[in-house]
Amino acid sequence: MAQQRKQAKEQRKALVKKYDKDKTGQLEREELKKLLIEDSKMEVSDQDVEYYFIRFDRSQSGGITPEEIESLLASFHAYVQTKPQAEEFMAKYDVSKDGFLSKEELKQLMTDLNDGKPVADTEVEGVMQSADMLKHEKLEKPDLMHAIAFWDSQIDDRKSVGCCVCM
Ligand SMILES: [Ca+2]
Ligand SMILES: [Ca+2]
Repeated sequence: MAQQRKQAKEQRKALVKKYDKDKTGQLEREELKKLLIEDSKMEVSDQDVEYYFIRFDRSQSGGITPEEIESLLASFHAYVQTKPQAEEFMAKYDVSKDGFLSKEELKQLMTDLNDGKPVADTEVEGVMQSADMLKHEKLEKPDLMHAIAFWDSQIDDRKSVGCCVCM
C-alpha cells in the first residue's frame, strides 16, 4: 500500500512537471488549461479553467500543486462525462447569457425537471447551496451535475413519501 501511494505521488509530480513550462513547481492557468485539454481531448473554455483553478487552488498559491491535482482531475473527469448535458442545460436556462445560472434561472430548470410543477424558493436555495462549489451564489457548468443529481434525489424522496401517504 505504502508503495502504491508513493507511486501515485510520483505520478502526480511527473504530471505537474510535464506541464509546468515555467518551472514554478505548480500549474498556472495556461498550463492547467493545456493539461485539461490534452487529458480530455476536448475543448476546455477559459471559464472552466478558472472554475477549477479557484476551486482547487486550496493553498491559494496562484497555481495547482501536485497535492491539488488529484482531486481536481477526479472532479474534472466526472464533469467531462456530463459535459454535453451541462452545455445543453446552460444553453437553455442561462437566459442572461453570462455563463452562470442564477437562482431564478436554476428555479426554471428545477421546475422543468419537476414535470412543470412549481418549486419552492427554499428548495431552490437548498440545491443552490449544495451545488455552488465556489460559494458565489451562482452555478457554473461543472456545478450543474451536482445540482441535477441533488434535485433528482429530492424528487425521488418526495415521490416515495407521497406513495406512503397514499397507503
Ligand atoms: Ca508553472
Ligand atoms: Ca445567467
